[in-house]
Amino acid sequence: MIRRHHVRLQSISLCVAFVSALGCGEVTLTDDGRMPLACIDADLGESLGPEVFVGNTFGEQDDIQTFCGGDSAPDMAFLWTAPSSGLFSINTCGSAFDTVLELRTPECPGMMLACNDDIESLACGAFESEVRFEARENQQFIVVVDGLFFSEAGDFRINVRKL
Ligand SMILES: [Ca+2]
Ligand SMILES: [Ca+2]
Repeated sequence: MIRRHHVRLQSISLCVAFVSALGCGEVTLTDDGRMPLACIDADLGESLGPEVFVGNTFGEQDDIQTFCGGDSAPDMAFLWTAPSSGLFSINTCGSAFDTVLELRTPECPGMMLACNDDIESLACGAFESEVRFEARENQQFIVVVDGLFFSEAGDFRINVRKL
């Protein structure tokens, strides 16, 4: 924990050092004064409900290989904040390709907390994904949507609900 804090302070100092030279000063801090995460594509805020994000991974970069797949498939990453404490489900039901879904700690790249290829419930098709996890109010996570194989990309949906 101490080491991680130290690394974060170093990266901020580095950024400050380059403010005048590289325009790093244009970075806008988040509402609570933290540096925005460079590895996310969008901030979902405290969104709950079906289709909190509808997107398409086709043409995105292959930035991430998740613990359960996604090597060489394009992916997108999102920041999500728990609106309250409890058990939550995030799934990709309604997506058009064989997704994998990974939950990570809110750093870049972050540590894997949960990863799923194919959802176990009958809530939707066989190839969509779901992660279930405990969260405390205001706890943040990175949610990665990836494709299982290199050719898997396309329209996807992120649905979030409290269980
Ligand atoms: Ca990937
Ligand atoms: Ca899958």
